[in-house]
Amino acid sequence: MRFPLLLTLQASWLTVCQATQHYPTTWGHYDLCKSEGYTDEGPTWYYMACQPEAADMTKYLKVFLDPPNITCGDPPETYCTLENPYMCNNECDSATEELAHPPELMFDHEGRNPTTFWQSTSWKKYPKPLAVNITLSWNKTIELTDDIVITFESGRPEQMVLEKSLDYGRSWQPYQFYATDCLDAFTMEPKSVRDITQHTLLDIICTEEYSRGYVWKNDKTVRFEIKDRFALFAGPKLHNMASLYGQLDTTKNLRDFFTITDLRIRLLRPATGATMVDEYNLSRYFYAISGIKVHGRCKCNLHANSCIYDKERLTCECEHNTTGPDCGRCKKNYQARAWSAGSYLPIPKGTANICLPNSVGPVNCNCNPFGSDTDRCNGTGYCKCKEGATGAKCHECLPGYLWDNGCKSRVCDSELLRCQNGGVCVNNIRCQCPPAYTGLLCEKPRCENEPGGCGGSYSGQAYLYPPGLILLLLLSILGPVFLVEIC
Ligand SMILES: *[C@@H]1O[C@H](CO)[C@@H](O)[C@H](O)[C@H]1NC(C)=O
Ligand SMILES: *[C@@H]1O[C@H](CO)[C@@H](O)[C@H](O)[C@H]1NC(C)=O
Ligand SMILES: *[C@@H]1O[C@H](CO)[C@@H](O)[C@H](O)[C@H]1NC(C)=O
Ligand SMILES: *[C@@H]1O[C@H](CO)[C@@H](O)[C@H](O)[C@H]1NC(C)=O
Ligand SMILES: *[C@@H]1O[C@H](CO)[C@@H](O)[C@H](O)[C@H]1NC(C)=O
Ligand SMILES: CC(=O)N[C@H]1CO[C@H](CO)[C@@H](O)[C@@H]1O
Ligand SMILES: [Ca+2]
Repeated sequence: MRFPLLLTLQASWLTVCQATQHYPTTWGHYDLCKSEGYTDEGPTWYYMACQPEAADMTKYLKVFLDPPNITCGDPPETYCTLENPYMCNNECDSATEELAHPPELMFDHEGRNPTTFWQSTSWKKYPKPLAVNITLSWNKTIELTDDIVITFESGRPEQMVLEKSLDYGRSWQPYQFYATDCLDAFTMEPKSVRDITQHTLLDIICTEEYSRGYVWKNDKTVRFEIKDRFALFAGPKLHNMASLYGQLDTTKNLRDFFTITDLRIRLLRPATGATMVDEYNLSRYFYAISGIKVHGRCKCNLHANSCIYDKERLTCECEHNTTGPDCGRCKKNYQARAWSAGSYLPIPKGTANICLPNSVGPVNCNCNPFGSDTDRCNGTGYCKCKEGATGAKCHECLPGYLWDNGCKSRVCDSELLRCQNGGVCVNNIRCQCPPAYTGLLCEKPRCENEPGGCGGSYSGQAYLYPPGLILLLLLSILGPVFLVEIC
């Protein structure tokens, strides 16, 4: 299998850009990553950073259930519906094809009627929890490009956790919590994706949006909202993907947030409909999933156009003299320069960061124009970085700095540099302090600065921004304009 060239997401901003873009006829190694398009003047090539097209990733996964014997049908069982305990015509028998509900039915092509679904045994051992882990493994790093959607056929679970792994299942982190009552289930305040901002994007939330309303049979899906999170950077219709790619390029945490090797759906409590579980008829309670959607692309570090599936394994088809499943290192004898991931910047053609043969001397290449002092690198391929920038190409930011056409120092954030005494962090560049406090992080009671000290009569004056902060504020407002202008 080979993914075609054009990238779904990039295409959405290319269409915005194409009217005014003009490309040089050749770009050396950038020629690799291009796709044909059409303008009023005829066919033309669009150049871009190298990455495989986004695709339906459920075709390439392995699924594991825990406990392994939790699928219904052995021995055969008859189920009642959640809504009506007298309607008991759902029969599960793993030995009969028409009555079996194996895990594969979560990933088959839907569109058939009735739908096909995996089903668990019923909650026979109540009050012991009916807990099931569904683990999806790719054995390959994947970058998510669209919402994860799970469709339940017999009520959505009352408690569930979506977890992810970035290291092939060795360690797991929660991605999102789902419950009818977040406080009760996980002692977390209920939130929705609409509460998330650019600055809290990495926060893990518990949502009640997808657990209520079992009676409304159309509400069958549970989502992990990727696109709403992208929209925080790319705008509501994802028109400004350039802005998103710029951020992904320079903020490793953000890039990693959307990257997985495995997903785990932890089903903790099935739909029960009523407030009380009907202990005398537990055949009403079980999990049934008809579909799981995971859309993404192979992570190839911007060193491949395509990803192949061969012998049950996904592998990037590495260019730029790189190798490894994710093109994560230079080929043997191509280590004249330290390996580095390709870059989306400058938008749109990106920077290839090719590996160089050992025999050939260093070249000028492609220092990041915003992060480095000059466009030339030194004898071993390092660029001279401006303050706050790092990496061979000066395209990454040191801790404490944020990418904004170069690395701008970060005054505050929601992690280590929290504003104190109730101050609010604005765009990571200043704390907006309550009237009684001042200082970079609102750490100083204002009265300390006043004649007479605290207890004096001058407290509560209006707060004036130091001129430097105003400049920084302006810079951060002007920042995104560049990315729009470039189109
Ligand atoms: C699954 O297997 C375990 C251990 O063999 C057993 O204790 C349990 O009852 C089985 N569960 C079902 C639903 O068959
Ligand atoms: C559940 O209730 C229905 C209707 O009363 C009955 O037909 C069915 O046998 C019951 N199931 C169990 C396991 O008691
Ligand atoms: C599911 O996974 C969690 C950790 O992610 C583990 O604690 C639990 O034992 C697993 N199995 C079940 C049946 O929940
Ligand atoms: C995972 O992929 C690596 C190569 O990338 C391979 O060596 C390994 O056998 C694979 N593991 C499984 C469980 O398929
Ligand atoms: C190039 O810069 C790197 C990092 O500053 C340094 O380690 C290396 O020695 C330099 N090489 C030359 C030839 O100046
Ligand atoms: C051996 C090898 O793959 N060489 C390639 C190194 O990269 C340049 C530019 O991408 C190619 O032209 C070479 O073929
Ligand atoms: Ca199905």
